[in-house]
Amino acid sequence: MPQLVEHVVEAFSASAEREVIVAAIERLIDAGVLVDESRAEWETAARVGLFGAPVVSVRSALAGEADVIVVGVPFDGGVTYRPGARFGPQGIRSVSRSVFQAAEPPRGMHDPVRGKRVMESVRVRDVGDILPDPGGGGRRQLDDARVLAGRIAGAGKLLVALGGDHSISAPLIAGVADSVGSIGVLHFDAHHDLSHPASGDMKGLHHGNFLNWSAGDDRVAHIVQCGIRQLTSVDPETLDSHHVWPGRTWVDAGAESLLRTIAADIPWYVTVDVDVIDPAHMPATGTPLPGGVRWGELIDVLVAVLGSRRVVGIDVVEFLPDGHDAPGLEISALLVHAVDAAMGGRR
Ligand SMILES: [Mn+2]
Repeated sequence: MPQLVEHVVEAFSASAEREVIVAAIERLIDAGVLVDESRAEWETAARVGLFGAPVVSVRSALAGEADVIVVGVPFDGGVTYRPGARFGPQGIRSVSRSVFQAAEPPRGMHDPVRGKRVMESVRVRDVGDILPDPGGGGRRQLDDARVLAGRIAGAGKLLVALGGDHSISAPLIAGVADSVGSIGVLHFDAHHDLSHPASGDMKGLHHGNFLNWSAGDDRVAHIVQCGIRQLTSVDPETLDSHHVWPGRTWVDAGAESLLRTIAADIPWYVTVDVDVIDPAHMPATGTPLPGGVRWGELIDVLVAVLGSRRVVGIDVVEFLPDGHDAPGLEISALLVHAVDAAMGGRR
């Protein structure tokens, strides 16, 4: 079975030598002496891509056919309450074509509300899911997510990750930073997901503390949180380079005020926990909290913000399909408009 170079090397080498060996193997791949087939098996994990986009190997997606690369991370080993987010990627993909159909060559679709074609000339490719590792506790799945996020961002493509619980954002953000260096993290959530900054090994990572590793990562220059409304027993720490818009303040203040807290000189990673939405509108999530905003309000803010910043990655997490189509359709709509805006902001 194809394996990641990193995992093969791990099996027979001391850690100090690994980087040297990995670098040598990557040079041989670049020179065409070795062929990188490491993720060919992922193709089987999704038969239909997001919006009906072609499902292709990572190698072909990275080789230049894509502007946007979609990957599913069906991981929910980090939940503290109700599991089921592992079914999120397929739950989104299966209904997404009701909202938008990707065509080849891409021509976008007319949006009568925004009065424009969305996703015009945006080439979307789906590389399927990063498969779970039975018995491995998800460690390998999260390591693979980091490596892949780095390669996608390094190739200059927009990463779109379908969760999965919120744990997945920690390796995805780290992977993007591995490639692009200094970034900001824009975080939509009912929960702060931050207890204290952490670095290095992601031991103890779960869906309620993923932001610890971003806060402790020197390459994460700014963190902006929107929607936080969870009650906490300990008063939250305020970190420099960290801005919190609690409750619905980020909607009420307007995009212009929000944008003043989102630096224009660095690329941004955007992570959307669907529980930022009012559970009356979004019950299909693991830890719902009363309050929150409506879908349209979130999408309008994403369109305004992502269209005027350089965005390198977007994830949507904590969706637990519940047998109803509506939540997956709302997430699909969010992704169409957010990706369309982000591609505009990158031009
Ligand atoms: Mn969260």
